[in-house]
Amino acid sequence: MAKAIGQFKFLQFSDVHLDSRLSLLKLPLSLSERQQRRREILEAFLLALEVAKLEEVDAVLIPGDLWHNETIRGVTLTKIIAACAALGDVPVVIAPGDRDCYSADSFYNDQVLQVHGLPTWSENVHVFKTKDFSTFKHPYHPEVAFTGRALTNPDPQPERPLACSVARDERLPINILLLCGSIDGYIGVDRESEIAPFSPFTAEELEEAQFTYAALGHYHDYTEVLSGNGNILGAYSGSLAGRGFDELGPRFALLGTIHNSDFGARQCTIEPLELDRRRMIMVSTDISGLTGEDMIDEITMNIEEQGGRIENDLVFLHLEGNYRIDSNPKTVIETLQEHYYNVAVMDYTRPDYLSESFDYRTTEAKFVESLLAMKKNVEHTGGAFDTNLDRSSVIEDALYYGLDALRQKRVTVRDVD
Ligand SMILES: [Mn+2]
Repeated sequence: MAKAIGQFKFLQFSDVHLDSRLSLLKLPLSLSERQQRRREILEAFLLALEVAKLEEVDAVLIPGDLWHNETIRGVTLTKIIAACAALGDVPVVIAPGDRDCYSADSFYNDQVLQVHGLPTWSENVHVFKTKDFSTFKHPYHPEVAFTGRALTNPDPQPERPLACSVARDERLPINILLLCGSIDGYIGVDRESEIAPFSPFTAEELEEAQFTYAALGHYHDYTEVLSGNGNILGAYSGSLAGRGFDELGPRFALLGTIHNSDFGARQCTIEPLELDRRRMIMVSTDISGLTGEDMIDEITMNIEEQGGRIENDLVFLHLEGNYRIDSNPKTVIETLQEHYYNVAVMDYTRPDYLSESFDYRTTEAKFVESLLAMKKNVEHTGGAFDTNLDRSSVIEDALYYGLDALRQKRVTVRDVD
């Protein structure tokens, strides 16, 4: 799309976490599948810079967590550095965050790269390297300046970066802030897992700081920050590509345009672009009373509702309920695994033995009766609630596994036990 005169276009993304360890807990995949995912995240980064070129943006903004200092590899750095250089004279503006903080041995430092025999950053890459904010002008857009700083260690930082006024170039009409920190009121799941806020600030503080636009990093869900009268003050692009089932649905880079509003003030519009080829989808389905075909339909519908796409996406499936004895969730799961790129399953289902009536003279009936009595007994005796709950679920397992043995002549052990 061609740019109108006086417009300033940028591409913003952050929280790529290149070469980070993908935890089995958040991404329950095999080692090779997680390695593959790591490569896909790098591909999303390289695609973002391709898009920047195609869209002829005037700057690329990266407000933090591009990689993990402890795990970033030389081959990845070489690709990052080459991709930035391929943008020619388009500035790539980087404000190091907590995971890629500008420490003494930072790979944002050319001397460190040289020591490791790696290529150095091209002229168009500008990395903020000090703890204090600094400002520099766009090399060929004299009306634009960037302000930012580096985090210099990975620990939570309680100081409020916008509590005092942040210097910008007041003579210029467009001032862009790059800021890595925790905005008050953010509602993503990563807020709950955060030990303490990193460089916290409020939307009001951001409005008072009077920047034209703030490219925000650190939090992983796309979030716009609006002024009192509804204009965009800034935005978190969120993570560029999901790294686990705590980063669900589409992930974005932001294509931003700063233009003159009707009142002469500068205004920013942003368009989220989904560049990652996969989405992480999480669904929970109760398969009680369904036959195989219906189970597949029900689960597929739930996945679709969450935005999951056949072939491409990674699904985390929580199955519960009592399935009909003539159907088997295991074959349903196998079919789903063929449909989607990957399906991780927590299978809490049980065969629906108890809806049948047993002839009271049979072994099954006596077995069911005595275990149900045991279970009831445990649940009604005093003692620690958790302990009783544990004992009750052990008895329930014994009941179902016993019935498996009596009815099917084989025991199906649940993945979750
Ligand atoms: Mn991050």
